[in-house]
Amino acid sequence: MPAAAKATARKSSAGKAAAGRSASGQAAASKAPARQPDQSAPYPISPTGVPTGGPDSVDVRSQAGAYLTTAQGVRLPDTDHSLKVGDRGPTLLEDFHLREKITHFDHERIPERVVHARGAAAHGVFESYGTAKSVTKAAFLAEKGRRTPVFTRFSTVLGSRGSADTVRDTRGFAVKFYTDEGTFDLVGNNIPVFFIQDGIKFPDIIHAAKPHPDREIPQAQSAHDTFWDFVSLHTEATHHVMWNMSDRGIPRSFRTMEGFGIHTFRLVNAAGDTSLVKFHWKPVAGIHSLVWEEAQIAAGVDPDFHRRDMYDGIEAGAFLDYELGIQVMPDGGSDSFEGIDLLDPTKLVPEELAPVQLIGKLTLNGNPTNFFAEVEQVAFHTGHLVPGIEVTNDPLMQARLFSYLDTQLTRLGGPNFAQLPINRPHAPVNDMLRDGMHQTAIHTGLAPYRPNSIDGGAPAVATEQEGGYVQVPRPIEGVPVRTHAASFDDHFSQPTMFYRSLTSVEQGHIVEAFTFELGKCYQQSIKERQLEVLANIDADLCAQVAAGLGLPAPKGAPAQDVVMSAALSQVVTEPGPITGRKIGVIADAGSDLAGIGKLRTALEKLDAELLVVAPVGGVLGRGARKITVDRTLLTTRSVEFDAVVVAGGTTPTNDIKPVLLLQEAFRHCKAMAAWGDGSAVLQGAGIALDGVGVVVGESVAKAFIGELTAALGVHRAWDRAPEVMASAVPPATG
Ligand code: HDE
Repeated sequence: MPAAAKATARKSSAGKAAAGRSASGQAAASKAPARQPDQSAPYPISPTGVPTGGPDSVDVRSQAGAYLTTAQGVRLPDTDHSLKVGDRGPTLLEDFHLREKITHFDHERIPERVVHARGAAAHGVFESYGTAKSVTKAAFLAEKGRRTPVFTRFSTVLGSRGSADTVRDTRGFAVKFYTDEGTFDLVGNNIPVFFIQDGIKFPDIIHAAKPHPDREIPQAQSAHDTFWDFVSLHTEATHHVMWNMSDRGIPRSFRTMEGFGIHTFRLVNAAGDTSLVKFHWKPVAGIHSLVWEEAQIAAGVDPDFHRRDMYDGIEAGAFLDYELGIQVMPDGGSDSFEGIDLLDPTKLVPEELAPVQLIGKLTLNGNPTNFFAEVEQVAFHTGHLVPGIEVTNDPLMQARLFSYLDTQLTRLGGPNFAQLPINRPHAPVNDMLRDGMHQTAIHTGLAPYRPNSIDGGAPAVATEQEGGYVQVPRPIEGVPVRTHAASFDDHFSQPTMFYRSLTSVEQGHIVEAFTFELGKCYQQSIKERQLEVLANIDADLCAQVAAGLGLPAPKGAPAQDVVMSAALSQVVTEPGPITGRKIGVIADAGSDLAGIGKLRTALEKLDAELLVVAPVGGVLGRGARKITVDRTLLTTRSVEFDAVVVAGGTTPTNDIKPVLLLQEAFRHCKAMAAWGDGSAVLQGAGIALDGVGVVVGESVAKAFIGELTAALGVHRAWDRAPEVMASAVPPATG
């Protein structure tokens, strides 16, 4: 669908959702106690002085009026000079405009999130396939075709708000579903397991992973002593660490990441039957990552790499799509499945044992209008649940149920954060919660308590049949202990399964990541202790990392008989979609501009973007053939592109910049292409035309386009890796 049509489709669906909401909202409001005859209330006015309830064309949420005003709406004649006694005199205290302007500025920042501070978000819609009806009564999942508005925030965990996007880290994947039955938040990550089994350890892992407390370095990195000190002592983190050191720690794009709810949830259907379920987000664009050098370069040349990629894609109509899937396990009372403890968040359930059943599709199709109001102020909470979705006894999940509500009090300044526009439920709210900082509702009635007679007993409590959230009966017994189940003690078998299930390319990346991270540690004892951990995962992995560190490889006892899970590898051999991918075309004034136009049309049909890279800015050619230069060789770097193509007619040059661009892209195993005599430019950079993932053609013909998109569709030419990424680390010797 063309971008404009998609944008229109989005607007009309959002409009429908809004219309449905206000209808149900009014219905419920009429049941709330009416205002007493002698009572009045503030005039119904927006935060910016616009009467509400006016025509839809007036956006009452944004600034109003043509003149600059104070916060009180008084028009201002000047905002560049403070009120002084004479033009060289002191400033007067009576300058209410100066004081208001500076005071407000002084308070513009709120505390950043203690974790997941760096993030970006988008609006969208979730459409249910209806296939989850047999396991949950939650209408937004159970009803086929039902569309629910969503807001999704992606994040890194460790860095501050201004840190780089492409650092090696876990990514947050938090989705707020504004359902008719209340808000449901699925606050997940792009890695299916977690560092800790019990929430009480969260401050420990985060303190260890954050920058050192004395000098506050390094920013947004796990490659430092305190992190490896902790995880080498705390081996329940091993599985998550393996995922972090894998390609999953450096995703190519938010659109190419999987998402996981991690914990096991309990789903309840209309008949009251329960199942144990793990949530998965499957990216329609496939699961793809950066390579490490690329991630490092991007962190410098474009720290906003991921958020820019998402915002640009949405703006171009290349929306981000994910399918929601569930693994369903029987709720037989043991909270375990095939020997896997479902309450242990350091364990996953291999997809081969419990296939992921797809139940709906998420499409992110709207960028925020105001970053602070939406992305900064959005408040996720694992306790935002709707009937049909319940929690389990997972001790990590239990602690989260406390933490997310608690943290918003500090971050958003009080208990009324749910009234902020981005957090408002799309279901009628009649909560009897009153007062507090920044109360924006004007509640009516005299009796915010139950039971009452004064307000006619309102509000009523809902039975389960009326949509009340009634937990399914769950027998709980035992004595208070500070221990864990014996099944939580196995810290190594799943890390071994993960490592052995990957391709040798992916395993090689893990070896390099450990060698890099541990190589950045100063304390020898920490490196040695982590090698002992690796020895219990896989002897070969340990030996290779030890060799890179120049240390002896200790002996361990890795699990012998782990069952592999092919689903854990993200290397594909069949080309997938190329939605949102960027293709750089090197060109100059002499290039075949018609060919560039043809290639652009073909790529745009596949929702990919072609960017023309030329020695200088401006336009190439004249008249109908005119093409605007998108990037100059100075303003771009290879990391911006998933493929680099040289246009026919482009003159070879000795300039180091195009050579570097081509060599970097080649080294990062990206698709490379040239048509016509553009191939001489490739050769000039030392790239053999018959190499793996190198596409050459006479012109921009169908076959050339097909080969290029196929090379892009497999993401990387991994068979090129031994040639261009060979590491000097000697191979393991038993
Ligand atoms: Fe979080 N986490 N977390 N977490 N988490 C927060 O909430 C916390 C955990 C996750 O985009 C905080 O509003 C504890 C697991 C995401 O706004 C805070 C524990 C998973 C986000 C918090 C965990 C996550 C957060 C910080 C251990 C994956 C970003 C600000 C018991 C399933 C949400 C905030 C956003 C954010 C606490 C463990 C994912 C402090 C105590 C496991 C995606 O409340």
